[in-house]
Amino acid sequence: MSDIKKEINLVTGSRPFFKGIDRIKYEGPSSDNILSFKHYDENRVVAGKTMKEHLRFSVAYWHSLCGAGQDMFGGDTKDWPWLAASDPMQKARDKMDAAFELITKLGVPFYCFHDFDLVAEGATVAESEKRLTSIVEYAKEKQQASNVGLLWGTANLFSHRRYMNGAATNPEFDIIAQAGAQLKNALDATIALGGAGYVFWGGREGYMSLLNTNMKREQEHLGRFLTMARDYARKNGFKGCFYIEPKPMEPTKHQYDYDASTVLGFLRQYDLLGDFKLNVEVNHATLAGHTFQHDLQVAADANALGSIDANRGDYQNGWDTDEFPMDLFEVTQAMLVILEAGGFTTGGINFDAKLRRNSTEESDLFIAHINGMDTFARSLVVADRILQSSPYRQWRKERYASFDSGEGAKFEAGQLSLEDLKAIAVRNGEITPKSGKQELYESLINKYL
Ligand code: XUL
Ligand code: CO
Repeated sequence: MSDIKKEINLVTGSRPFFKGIDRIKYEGPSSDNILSFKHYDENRVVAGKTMKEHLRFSVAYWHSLCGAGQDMFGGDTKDWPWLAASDPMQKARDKMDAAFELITKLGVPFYCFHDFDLVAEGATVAESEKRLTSIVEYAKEKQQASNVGLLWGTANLFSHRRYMNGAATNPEFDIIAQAGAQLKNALDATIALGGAGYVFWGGREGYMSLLNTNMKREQEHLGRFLTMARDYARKNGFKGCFYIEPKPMEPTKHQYDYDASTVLGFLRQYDLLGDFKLNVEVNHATLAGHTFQHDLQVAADANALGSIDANRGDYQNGWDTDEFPMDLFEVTQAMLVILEAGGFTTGGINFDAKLRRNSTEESDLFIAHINGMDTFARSLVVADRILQSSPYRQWRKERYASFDSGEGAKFEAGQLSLEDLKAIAVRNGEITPKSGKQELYESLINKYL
C-alpha cells in the first residue's frame, strides 16, 4: 500500500465517503485529468518557501461539510451521506470522517470550524459542552493521524434566535452571558486542538434601527467581551492569533466591524492590537465598496494582516455569494499585497466558499477546491515574478521620488511649515502633473499572467 493510501485509511477508516477519488496530485497545466492540480505543486519553492508553506490552505467546515444547498427559497439539494444519521453524535462523527477524508485527499494542511459545525448545539449549556468535548477528542485523533491542523476556530454567535439582537452587543445582559459561555467553550475547543488562530466575525454585532439602539454602549460591550476572551485564552495557554473578520452588512443592516479600517480603529481604541489581527474576506471587502486588495493593504499597513477568507462575489449581485475564487486578475493583485507584507505567519487561506446550489455531486467539492487552490498557486507565481523581475516596485517608488530628498524629505520629516509650502509654491509657479499610468501597471499584470 502506498504511503498516501495508508495515511488516508488511517484518517477515514474503512468507509470512504468519496469513493473513487484518490489523493489529488499535481499533474501540470497540460493534464486533462479534472481531479488533478494544474498549478498547485505543494513542494514547488517560490520566493524561498514551498507553495504549501506560502498558501496554508484551509477547508471551511460550515460550507463544505454542513451546507447542503438550502437557500431562502428552498431546502437541501445535496444528499451528502455524512449528514444522514439522526443521532447527533453519530452525525458529528460521520461529518468529521468526511471532513478529514476531503481534507487529506486534497492535501490541504488546515481546516476551520464554528463550534456547532462540529456537532449540533444541545438543549442546555452543559449538554452542548459535553457534546463539544466529546467531538474535540475525536478531532484530536484525526488531526494526529493526518497531520492536519486547525487554522482557526470560532463560535457561531449569530444563528440561534437568542442572538437576534446581537451576542456581545445584545441590549440584554443575560444574553451576553450566554454568548460568553459559548465563547469559553469554543476557545477551550480551539486551544485543545492547537488552533493557530481564533476568529470573531460579528454576524449580528450591529443594528437594524438607530431608533432602538445605544450604539456607544453596544460597542463598549464588544470591547469588553473581546478583552475577556483575550484574557481567558492567554491565561489558558492560547499562543495563537485572534482575528476580527470585517463585514459591512448582512445579516444586520449596520455591522460594527464594517471594514478593515473601521476594525483597526476599534482595536486601537480598546488596546487590542497586540493580540488581534484581521481576517480579510474577499466578498466582505467588496460589499463594503472596496476591492479585496484595498482591505488587505489597509490591514498590512497596520501590521495586522493575519489571515484571509478566500471566495469571490458576483459582479452583478449586491450580496455575499461566497463563490469559489477563480478570478486571476483579482487574486494576483491580492497576492502582490500579501507577498509584499511578508506572507502569512499564523494565518492562511481559508476557503469560505460554497458550491452553487445546483452543484450536487461529491466530486464537485473536489473540483471547486482544486480550482481555488490552482487560482491562488498561479497568482502566487505571477505576483512573485512581478515583484522580482518587473519594474513594478521601481515605478511605484519613482512616483514618490520627490519625497526622497530636498524639500519633499523635509516635509516628511515635519521640518516645513505651511508658510514654507507657500513660499515653495510661489517660487515654482504652476506645475504640470505627471501621468499616473494606471493602464501601464494593469498591462504589467496581463503580461505576467
Ligand atoms: C459570514 C462569514 C463567516 C465567518 C465565520 O459571512 O464569512 O462564515 O467567516 O463566522
Ligand atoms: Co468568512
